[in-house]
Amino acid sequence: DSYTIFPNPQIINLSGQKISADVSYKLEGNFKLKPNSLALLNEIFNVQNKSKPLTVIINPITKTDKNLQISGAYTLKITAKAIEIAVYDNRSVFYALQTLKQLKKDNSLPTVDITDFPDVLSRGSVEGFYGTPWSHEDRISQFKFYGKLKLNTYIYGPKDDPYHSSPNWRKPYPAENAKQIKELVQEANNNEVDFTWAIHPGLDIQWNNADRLAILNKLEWMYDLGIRSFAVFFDDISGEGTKAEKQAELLNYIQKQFIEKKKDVLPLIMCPTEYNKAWSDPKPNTYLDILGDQLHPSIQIMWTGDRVIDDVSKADLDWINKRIKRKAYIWWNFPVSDYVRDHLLMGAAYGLDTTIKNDLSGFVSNPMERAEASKLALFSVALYSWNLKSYEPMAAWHAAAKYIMPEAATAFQLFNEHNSDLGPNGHRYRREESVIIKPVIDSFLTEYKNNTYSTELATKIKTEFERIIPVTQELRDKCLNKNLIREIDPWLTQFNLLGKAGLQTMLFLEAKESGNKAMAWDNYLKTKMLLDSIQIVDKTFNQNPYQPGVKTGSLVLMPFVKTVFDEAQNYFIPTIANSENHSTTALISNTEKLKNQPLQLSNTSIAISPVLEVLNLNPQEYLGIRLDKSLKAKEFHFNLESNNLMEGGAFETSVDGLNWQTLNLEQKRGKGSLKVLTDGVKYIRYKNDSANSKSLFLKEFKVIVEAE
Ligand code: LTM
Repeated sequence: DSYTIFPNPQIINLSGQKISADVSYKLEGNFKLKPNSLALLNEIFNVQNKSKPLTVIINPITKTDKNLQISGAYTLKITAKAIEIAVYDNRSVFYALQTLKQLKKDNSLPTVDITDFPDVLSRGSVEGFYGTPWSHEDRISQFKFYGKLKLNTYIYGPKDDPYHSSPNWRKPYPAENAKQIKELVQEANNNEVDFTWAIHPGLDIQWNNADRLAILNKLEWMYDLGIRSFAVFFDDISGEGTKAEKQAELLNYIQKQFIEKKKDVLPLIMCPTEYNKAWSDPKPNTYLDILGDQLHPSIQIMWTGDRVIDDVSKADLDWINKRIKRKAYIWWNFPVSDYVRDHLLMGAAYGLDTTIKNDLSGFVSNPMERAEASKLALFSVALYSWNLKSYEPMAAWHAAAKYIMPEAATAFQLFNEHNSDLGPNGHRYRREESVIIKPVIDSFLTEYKNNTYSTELATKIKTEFERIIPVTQELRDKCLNKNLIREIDPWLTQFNLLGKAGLQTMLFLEAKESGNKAMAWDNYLKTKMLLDSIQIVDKTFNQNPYQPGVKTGSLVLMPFVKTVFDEAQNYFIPTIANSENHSTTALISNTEKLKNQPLQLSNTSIAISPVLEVLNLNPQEYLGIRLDKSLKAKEFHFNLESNNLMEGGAFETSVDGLNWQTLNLEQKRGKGSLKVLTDGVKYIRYKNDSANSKSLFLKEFKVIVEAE
């Protein structure tokens, strides 16, 4: 028998025997259990069968092993005589019993000796994304999931909760929200999850006594709701709030006046404004060094890596730890999708260094707005952060699909395989996708471009599309987690259409190859219909203002289908294919920060995909849109959220990109629109003509267009 325990225990020795677990238990030892652990014991054993109860002995750890001096550490020994558990704290009991629960198979337990402890002290998630915050039900479901996988941390910080951030961070939660938070804390405690509540005051904080007290008051209110762990976030802000000395002063004040006075709260956590290397001042004695020197040593500092969205490496941690003079607390921006909202991030969690357990103080993942779907990646985060050395991303990813959806694991895995990449994005973060079929498709296309292809490759591709088609129905029918299906439903629809369109293109090729023109035409039309349906789904569902739409298989499968389809189109109706004009519409900017920012193109508008974080435009830097010659600019809408946009800055238009006219327009706090644009305008931009850098938020930059 093999036993797989998630996360992988540090040391496990099975001795090959089994004992019955279909009996009741008798508790002994010197450790008083909390109700959550007692409930687990009652779940594991058959309390009705009192005949020969198993002795379960629970005692505090006496071994001097340093590894075991950490919350959650335990030893578990099962012999024919008894189950002996040694623990560091109540969380340890809970975790030992979670292991015991996983060891139970067919009502028996193996004889085993386990020594287990986490590599990273704080492990879990930070609900820190932009977009609709998770629901109450979502969060409860998360905590239950975390408890089973030994994740012990949840940081509450949804950017769009107005009581976490501006404008209402100074105010108490309304009664209904407060009640829910209380319940959440309870549920978190039941699952040994530390519920950290974060405040995000930096958008409008004043460095005065009134605001200092406003924060203390808010923390007190949160304490009264049961919160025993706190964080202060200074990410994605500009202006006054970003000053390192002021931040350190405030946090040290909170440390003294609140954390130390309370006695029963965990160390304070902070997210800095310069939270990744790319955005931090490399010069000595600047922001990060100031925090490092001045922040009370027990305050933890979060860090996303070399970039906002990035892998995590040893070199990266060495760099930051030296500057902040403590071990960084990793805020891993995966699988968060708030900057690629038309994609699901169901890929493997890879890119995590397995040698850094001594270099970090915490590891939390920022997930998707879709809570249930995020569990796929969080499963891997649990495995990684508990036992770094034994972490294997691909094995963890496959195990996650089975763990989350045992009722349809193969179908779920296939869906995940083709829903991994993010598509082009401003952060330049990409994930591999469709890795099994990709080499087949690549070889096929190489041959195909030379007007030949092997039927063996074609058959493999066709088979993949045939496998995809039934996945949607299977998941909808079999998956027991209805909330998960609800979250991914538009992508399921799209996945099925993609499978069908792919199959149809392969049938087109077969018909063409065999000289059956009528059949080829029929298959071409069917493919076209399916691609049109994909377009309709993309324009109908998930219509958020950021990246509206529903993309699936966008890295390998969809481009393949489109390539073959274009060929088919060219084969039957060459005029259509040839008349397709190559649009020269583009984002224009001389700032590195926008180099990879995508445009949102539709028949009626061209927009720069919004940027969630602060954008600093240096003097002479600009951002804008160039329109293809086939397009006429009708209206212009913008929201650059800034109070000093027009002080030494201007909107300009141009016909040729060389001569620019300043636009006279009305704006309020960086927001406005222009309903009439001069004929012939092909370029619109905003330029910082002042001598200083300008901080703004690129929330909207959109030109309404029509065909010339
Ligand atoms: O990453 C951090 C520290 N802050 C924000 C997050 O709120 C956001 O979810 C991610 C991903 O877009 N990027 C950020 O800058």
